[in-house]
Amino acid sequence: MENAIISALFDQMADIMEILGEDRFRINSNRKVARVIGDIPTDIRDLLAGGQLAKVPGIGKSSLAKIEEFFKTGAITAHQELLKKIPPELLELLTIPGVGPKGVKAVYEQLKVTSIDELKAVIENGKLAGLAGFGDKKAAAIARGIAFLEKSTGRIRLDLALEASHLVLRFLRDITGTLKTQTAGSLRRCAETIGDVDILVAADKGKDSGGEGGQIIQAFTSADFVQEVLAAGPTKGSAIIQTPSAAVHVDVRVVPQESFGAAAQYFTGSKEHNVRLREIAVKKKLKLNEYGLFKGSKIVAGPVEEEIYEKLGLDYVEPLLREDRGEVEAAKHHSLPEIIDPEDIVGDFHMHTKASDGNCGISELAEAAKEWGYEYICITDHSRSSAIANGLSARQLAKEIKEIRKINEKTKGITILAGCEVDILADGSLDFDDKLLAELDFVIASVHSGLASPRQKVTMRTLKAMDNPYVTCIGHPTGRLIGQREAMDLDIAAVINHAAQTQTALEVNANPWRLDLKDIHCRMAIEAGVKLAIGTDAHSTIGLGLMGYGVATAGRGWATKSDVLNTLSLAKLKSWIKIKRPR
Ligand code: DGT
Ligand code: CA
Ligand code: CA
Ligand code: ZN
Repeated sequence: MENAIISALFDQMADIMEILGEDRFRINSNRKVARVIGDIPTDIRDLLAGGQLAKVPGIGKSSLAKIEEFFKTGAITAHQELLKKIPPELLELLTIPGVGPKGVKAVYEQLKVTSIDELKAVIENGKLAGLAGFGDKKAAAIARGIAFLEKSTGRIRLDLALEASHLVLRFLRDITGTLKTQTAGSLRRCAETIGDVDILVAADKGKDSGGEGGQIIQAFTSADFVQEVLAAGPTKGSAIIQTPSAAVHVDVRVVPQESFGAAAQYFTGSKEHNVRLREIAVKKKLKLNEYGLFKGSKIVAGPVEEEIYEKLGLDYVEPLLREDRGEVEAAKHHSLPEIIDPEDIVGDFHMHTKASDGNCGISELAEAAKEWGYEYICITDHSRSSAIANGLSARQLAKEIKEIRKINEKTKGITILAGCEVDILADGSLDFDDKLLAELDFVIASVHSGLASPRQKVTMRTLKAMDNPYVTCIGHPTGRLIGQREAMDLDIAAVINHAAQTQTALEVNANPWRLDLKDIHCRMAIEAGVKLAIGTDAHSTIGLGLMGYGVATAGRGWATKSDVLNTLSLAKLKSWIKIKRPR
């Protein structure tokens, strides 16, 4: 629906008028229209057609005409006229955290600033700080806002978003008026990158009817961790918060208790998933929005999220699956997968000790893994060609195997398997010979060099590695580093096909920098009958805690317990590994 676009157009008209110093009354009326439309939960195209839009308070005759014009022509003439009156880059200044129309008006009129670059220049030469109403502190805040804007790709890693959400949730839970909290949006769906963190708060409106929402938002936006407030209203606050690791955009919404489930559903998204649900609601002559599921004006479901699905005739869809990838159909036909749960994991296949580039010893890792309730772990230090990672020579590995066996004898409550993360060399051969590999319980083969080679080459290397009978698993198959390095140009379909043929597992590297295989590739692998091996690639005991990211990624790929190797008991795992090996 176009509500958001039209709302944004009215907001932009107000922005431009404010920058130009036009009539206050007209500016405010455009802002009001923007807000009213933004708050309407149903498609305003329908409201307009049905004649109800004219009756909505705040939308006058001239605004109504503009909305009609938009639906007819796709544009609003008054908006286009306003755009012509300012330099085209000027509106970009409004995207800087902490800069509003008033600030833009001031720098445009008094310092002739028309772009972010020119704004940077007047910050540097001190002119901005000298401007009335600015000063050193505000100029520095704007400089930080620009720096944030420039370094952000807009999206951040899952672990950084999670850290931010924990900070905000802890804060919100201690505020009076908060009844419940819930993470929503892409973070709740565990998407591989996060645009912004969405958090819902259920508040008891009580006697002062709605006053509490404003207080909660007020408290949030004035919290110590807030770097810049982007918006603060009676029910929604947006801010850039500073965590120990990153600056993160967080949206907090306060919703009444009776709509909490509906809001959780709506704001968890994805947008595409929600569109599918609304179609089903319409077919059932129901209306679905963030306030509830309605039959006429009667609420059918609202406080509890599960009931929204139930009343739509659907099985409950786990947030991880809400991407409009067939889950709504499956929910209708009771054929949703029972996706893997972190509790199903009984071992970790991928970790490094201080013998290569890790920080801990074998026993330390084993003791920490016991805390996770694991049945087994596998030590997989690097091989000699990974020189940067202090890879082991053949002799060193042989020695490590002996040491692992010895420590395993002494260790109670967990089995320590001997493994290796062996480099796949340029020609697809492996860094160690088969005789040594045969000594190992579990072999991960990974590409660590030449990732930028052409598709045919990187694919050939990977396929050839799988032909080795001792290779249990391909490590981080595409080699991507989120936000830092592109994946190899791998023919993923060919890799999956060959993995199925050779009984080779594919890793789901759980490190949030990698998440490799990614969700959709996990799904392709599962459909081809390939097993997934989830490994943390831990370089310390803390790293073992990354498992959840891998499990979520596999779950987003519709993986069930039986698709994942490290849900198998040790005995079953050993027999699975044997299938591929010569007798
Ligand atoms: P992100 O932040 O880009 O990683 O992705 P999301 O999914 O968190 O998106 P966001 O933060 O823009 O909105 C949160 C959820 O709110 C989104 O997943 C679905 C819901 N939502 C937001 N705007 C709309 C809309 O215009 N239509 C519908 N159906 N749902 C929306
Ligand atoms: Ca979001
Ligand atoms: Ca958001
Ligand atoms: Zn590794």
